[in-house]
Amino acid sequence: MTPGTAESPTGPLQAVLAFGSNLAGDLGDPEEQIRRAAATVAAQPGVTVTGASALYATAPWGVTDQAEFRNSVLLVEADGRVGGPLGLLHLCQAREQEARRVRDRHWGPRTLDIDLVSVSVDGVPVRSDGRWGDELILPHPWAHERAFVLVPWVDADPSATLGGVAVSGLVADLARRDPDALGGVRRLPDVAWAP
Ligand code: PH2
Ligand code: MG
Ligand code: MG
Repeated sequence: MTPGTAESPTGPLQAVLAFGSNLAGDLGDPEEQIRRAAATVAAQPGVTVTGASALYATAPWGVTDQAEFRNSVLLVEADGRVGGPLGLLHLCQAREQEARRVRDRHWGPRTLDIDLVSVSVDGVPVRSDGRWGDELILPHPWAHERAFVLVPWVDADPSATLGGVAVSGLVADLARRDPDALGGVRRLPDVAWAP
């Protein structure tokens, strides 16, 4: 067997998955769609859930004339059966298809979005460096700007880092730059969603 490298990891990988929804669909309301998708991801052979945030209600970011979102973060470990970062991405995209996601407006309303925010192998972050083109950019290019990703991520993993910087510090930076950034992010501790 050939040992894996940072370029083509073959060992178990640790991934941060960010779920979002602000549109009801055939499978239910935003919370239910996130709950079902997370359960299906967790049930895949080779996937182990290692942590989860609470569910959050978040003001729409980027395109603001749309409904409030539900967002959450799931931490998973994925072994070789999942097929590396791209295999994990495809597994998440299949859940978006099940929720009949329609892509008609950039950053617009969606039944289900699952973003691969960060992937590490043996604790070392994977940088895509263009190897998957636009299909998968790691770490996620917008994560550091998005309270709806960073706040749940710190909730799931208080010691998380992104690009060598503490995610909790990125949240503080965001709040310094934009005093309203955290105002629209509300923890919903009573909503059960994680597998
Ligand atoms: N996703 C977007 C654009 N804006 N805003 C919130 N609050 N939550 C999201 O998940 C979200 C967004 C594009 O992926
Ligand atoms: Mg996405
Ligand atoms: Mg997204």
